[in-house]
Amino acid sequence: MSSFTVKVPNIEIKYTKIFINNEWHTATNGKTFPVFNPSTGEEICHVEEGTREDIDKAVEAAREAFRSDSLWRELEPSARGGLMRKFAELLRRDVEYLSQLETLNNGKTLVNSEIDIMNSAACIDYYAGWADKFTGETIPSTPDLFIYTRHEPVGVCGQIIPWNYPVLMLALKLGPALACGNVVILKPAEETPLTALYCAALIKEAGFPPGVVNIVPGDGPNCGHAIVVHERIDKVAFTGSVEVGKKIQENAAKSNLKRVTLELGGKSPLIICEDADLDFAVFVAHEAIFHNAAQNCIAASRTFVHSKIYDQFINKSVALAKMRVVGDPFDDNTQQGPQISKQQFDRILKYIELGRKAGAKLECGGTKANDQGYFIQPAVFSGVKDDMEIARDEIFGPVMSVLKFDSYDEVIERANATPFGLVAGVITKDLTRALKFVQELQAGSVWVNTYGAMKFQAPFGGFKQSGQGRELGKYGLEPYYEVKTVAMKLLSKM
Ligand code: TXE
Repeated sequence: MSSFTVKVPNIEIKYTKIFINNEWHTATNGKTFPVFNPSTGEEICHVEEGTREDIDKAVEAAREAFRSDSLWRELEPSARGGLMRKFAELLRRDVEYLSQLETLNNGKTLVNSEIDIMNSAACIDYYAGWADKFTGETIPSTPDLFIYTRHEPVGVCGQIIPWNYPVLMLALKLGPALACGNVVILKPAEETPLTALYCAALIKEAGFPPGVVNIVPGDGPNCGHAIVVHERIDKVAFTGSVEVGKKIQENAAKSNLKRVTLELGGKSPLIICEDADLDFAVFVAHEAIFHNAAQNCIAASRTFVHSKIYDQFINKSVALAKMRVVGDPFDDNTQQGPQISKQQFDRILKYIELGRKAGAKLECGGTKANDQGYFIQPAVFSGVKDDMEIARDEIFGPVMSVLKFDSYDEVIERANATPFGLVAGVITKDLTRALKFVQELQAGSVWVNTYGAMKFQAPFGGFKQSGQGRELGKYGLEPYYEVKTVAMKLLSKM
């Protein structure tokens, strides 16, 4: 095991409290929880722990901000967009600080943190543009009726996000909600609350009225659950595990049947056809699984390779994986930082062991990469079979599972034989074959000769158990407005 030291810069932690009504609050129960640096395993600071009472407070503030005569509701839609653009501008202004804070708390490389923050600003800008453009319709019916639809905000939206993209997830969730004129209570993941709290300060600085955005750090079973079951919250949007997604759907229904959107996990296939340019395919497959320390819902965690090129693909993929630089995420040369937590680290190593025991061949990596922190050497498994755990479960770690196929009908069936359906990728030069895959693969996004091509303008979400509803693009607005149909009878005499 090579050993390295993480040089943690001195980063001032400015915000650790609960953000409600544009003010900072201590937790009602007087408790705090520790936040860790995954590169060292050391504690960074303590953050106020929100629970049901704090969610109640946030709901009060949000409902007040959502009154029909409130500052927020009386803003012109274009002015709403203006506030959002200001927030985006502040994200860009503070990109250096925010990226350092993100890397400190999440462990992703500094370069990736910077990309995430800039993308977050771009996402907010994109949705700012929609604020005055999501129009209703006039509907032709009988001549004496004037029927039209109004798009009205849903109301108080709860948003529960995970730790793999702390700022980007916040932007993805806030963008459409605010564009449509909603108010928000957002709960960051307990592992990564720090950048979300800094964003809260930027939201205040941008000029959003009090209560429009409230950010309550806390855990899932108490704080998150309080959002899900709250009778005065109108909608909940969640990104995380399938297991919790199912609970949220159930608990939301049992309370006030609040609207639910879910973006859950995946076990996404990337299919490499025999006509693929091999070096290109190896590179795409490598990034498709290992990007962001493989902590991606879209990770290509089943790489299907045609039998004619299988051995060459394995050799080249192993060579590339061995070259991947695992190390200090603050160092510009590093490609992969630590996993988020001891829990995830242990879980990933357990899966690697399960893969070996099941008879897959561990070609490289799969071991602890440093004596400090939660670093794992990228693993490549060959000889993976469909029924092995490493081919079935979402590992959320740097484990490439390479499966062999002989025919295209066969690989389509195998690729679809999973409860997930988030994304899929195909590498081929044959247009007919590509279009056949596009038609047959059960996934919310299909990428041809590329992977991970997520754009704010294009919808994103899962088939099957990978989710409910769509985020991003114009479709991403739909969960955030109610459609009101208005019918006016034209009186016969004027
Ligand atoms: O997720 P959780 P965890 C997958 C990935 C990973 C696994 C576990 O496979 O290995 O999930 O990760 C909040 N009511 N993904 O434990 O528990 C929680 O506080 C309300 C995929 O981190 O789903 C956090 O804010 N909220 C994924 C958020 O849910 C609850 C990204 C996610 O936590 C709750 C992350 C409850 N009962 C993990 N329990 C993706 N789709 O990108 C927890 N939470």
